[in-house]
Amino acid sequence: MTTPLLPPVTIDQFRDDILRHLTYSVGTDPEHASSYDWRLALSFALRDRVVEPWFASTRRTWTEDSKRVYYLSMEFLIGRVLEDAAINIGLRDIAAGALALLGQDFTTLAEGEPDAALGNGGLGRLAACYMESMATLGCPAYGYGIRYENGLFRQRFESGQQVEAPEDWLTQRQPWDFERPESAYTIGFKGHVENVDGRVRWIPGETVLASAHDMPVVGWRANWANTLRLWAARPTTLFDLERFNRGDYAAAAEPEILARTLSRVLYPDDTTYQGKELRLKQEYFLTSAAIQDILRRFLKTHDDLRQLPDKVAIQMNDTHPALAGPELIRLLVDHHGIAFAEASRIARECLGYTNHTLLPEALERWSTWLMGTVLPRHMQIIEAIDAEHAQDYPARPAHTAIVAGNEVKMGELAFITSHKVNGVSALHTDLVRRNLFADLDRLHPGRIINETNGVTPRRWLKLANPGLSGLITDTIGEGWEADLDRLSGLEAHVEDRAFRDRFMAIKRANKAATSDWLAKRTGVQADPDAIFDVQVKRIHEYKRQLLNILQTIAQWQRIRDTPNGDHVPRVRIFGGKSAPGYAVAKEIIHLINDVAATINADPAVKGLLKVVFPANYNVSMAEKLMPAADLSEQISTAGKEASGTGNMKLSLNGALTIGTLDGANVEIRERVGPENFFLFGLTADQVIQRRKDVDHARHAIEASQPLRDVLQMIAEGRFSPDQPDRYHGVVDRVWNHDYFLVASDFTAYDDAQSQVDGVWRRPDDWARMAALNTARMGFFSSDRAIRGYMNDIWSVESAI
Ligand code: 26W
Repeated sequence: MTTPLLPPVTIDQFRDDILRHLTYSVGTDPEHASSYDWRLALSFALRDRVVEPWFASTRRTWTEDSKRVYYLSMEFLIGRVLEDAAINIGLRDIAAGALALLGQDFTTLAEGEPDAALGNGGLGRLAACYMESMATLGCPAYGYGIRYENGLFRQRFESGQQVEAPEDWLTQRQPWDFERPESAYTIGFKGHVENVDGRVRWIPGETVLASAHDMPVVGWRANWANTLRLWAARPTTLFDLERFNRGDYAAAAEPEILARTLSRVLYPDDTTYQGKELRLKQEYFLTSAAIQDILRRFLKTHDDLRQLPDKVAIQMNDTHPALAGPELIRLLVDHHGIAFAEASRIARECLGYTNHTLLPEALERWSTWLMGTVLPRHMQIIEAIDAEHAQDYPARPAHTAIVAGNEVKMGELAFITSHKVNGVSALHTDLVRRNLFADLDRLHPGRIINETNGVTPRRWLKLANPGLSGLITDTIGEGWEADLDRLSGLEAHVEDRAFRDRFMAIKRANKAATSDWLAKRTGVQADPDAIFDVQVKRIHEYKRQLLNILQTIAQWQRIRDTPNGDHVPRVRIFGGKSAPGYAVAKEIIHLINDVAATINADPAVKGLLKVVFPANYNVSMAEKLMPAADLSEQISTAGKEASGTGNMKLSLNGALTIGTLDGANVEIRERVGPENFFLFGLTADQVIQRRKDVDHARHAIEASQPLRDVLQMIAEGRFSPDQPDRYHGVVDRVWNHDYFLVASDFTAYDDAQSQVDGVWRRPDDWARMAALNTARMGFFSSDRAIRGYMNDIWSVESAI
């Protein structure tokens, strides 16, 4: 590691920086400045200190002609930027001190920043953690994404039901956004393909401009900074003058409308793929802009495109940017005269593909008609890639084909155009090998590898949990932030009572703060001495929020049946959004809110049980909830959750996990030790077996009195007295269409929850287990994950 590039700064100097920006960048004075003005001034003052290492890193990459990584993702779920940047450049406390001199509070200002919510959930947040880790590790990299005008919708509840409102982060000034109107590329759609002198030419029927906006991403200690380049769509011509002159004013504005809609909204669905033309256009818009930018940058200092793989590694975050292969091949062949076979080789050596889901309904397939209409030249190239593969592997089974049954299968396309394909946890990779791409794996042994996900400890520990971070530094010294394996040094202190007491006192303080916040947000009083039991993630049947709420009802019934029993107090906290069109998930949200209302109003419960569901779960809310959790709910049907990353954030912050053997839970359990993890439920193989019994749900329900009672209560309208049949659909699905095996896992889950209560009654044991969770989570740093990508997939070296 080199020494930090940043010159030191004093509190007084930094105060002057803020004041200067307040005057000259924001255009106001301290007497009239609003919190928004102060936040902008603060952001600009911090930004100045990010720009220096940013330029230095860019210059180094050019002079050393380093290989660069290009991370292509339709989603970057960044969250707030200000405090993260302040922490990474080491100015968090100096900035807070400077603001105090000006009568301002750092935290208040930082919390005024809107979340950049350019993503749905896990995949998008992973991309953001990886950008931060690449910067921390000095891996020369660009992120490429779309600058959606409206990110993920805002969620609120009306009578317990989810209502969506547009999110509008761009209505405020974006201090971290550098517009680069000079970096713009034409993106074509539709039209036709011509053959001129043996060369193919695509004549698009529509065009838009992709215009770059750059955000610096600074790593820990500002040793390195990379660029997140987000593309905004602009019309190539403002107006169709001919139509305008003919008086057809609405049609004249069409080019502008196409451009605006292209980067207008993020698709709010992370589970069902819909085959919509606009989505395909967005995917191509991102991909084409990125590939054109990559080639332009390469050709500035090189002339032999055959050397591209020595200088360029392109990572596709799921199949959403899987047109990268066809687009790269198209530009090499049609624009640079390279033979198809050579172009195909170059593309494959550059490209890598990360798979994030096995759910069949989430695997992208485009109709050949749509692909052929929107991207006629790419359709030809896809067929050529497929034909080449069929020729190279004459024995390939038919279903390994990219084009089949009038559909283009994007998973097969991404696989065949990549030199490495990776899953995101050991179990998931195993299932990708055994099921999703079994035959392609046999044809290409070694191509599928595992890179278990990770999360950045700067945001998810240092920023989110300053109390615990302080204890860690006091105990093992500085430096763990960029070397998370050092957390294992805490293990030696777990038997030290004073250490454990401090560990739990910090947890208690975090819970008290979160309790205040929850009360303000929801009106529900959560007792900080109760177990904070947290399930936060997108609402989906496979994640089984339903299992959680059913068991909550069973526990409520037990408290009512035995009011003098020895019940452990709990707060069940839910957070998450449903896709707007996902009716079943919305019904589950409604049920949770109805159950919450009933239980929270029941005097018989005497505060032993609370259910709270703050609306609009996002990155900032996660930063509040992760440090306050005692129990982490990771209860998906085994084989369905590719990895999970919330599971890592929670465990890192000292929560114990109740979970199935799914995704990264498997590895978390191995690392923290099976005795520090509440395991339950069917394994992925048992899930398959269990479904062979067509009456699996009926059998499970008949074997469990508590489950029968719970379903009966819901069916009778106990939680919806104004509309007793409201949840007949839910109950019917558990009995008759329980694909995700809620009933079959209910008893095991209920038993595991009793074990949780048992350990909670022994506070010292709980404290040991919680502290060991933190101490043993070092592996799940995104730095480790990115090192894996650098070595196994990208073949890039750290520049620092
Ligand atoms: C085309 C619609 C669509 C959009 C997004 C389908 C699928 C997706 C994503 C692949 C869904 C996603 O976010 N997957 C999650 O990725 C995380 C990061 O690897 C994992 O931790 C989660 O387990 C996985 O669900």
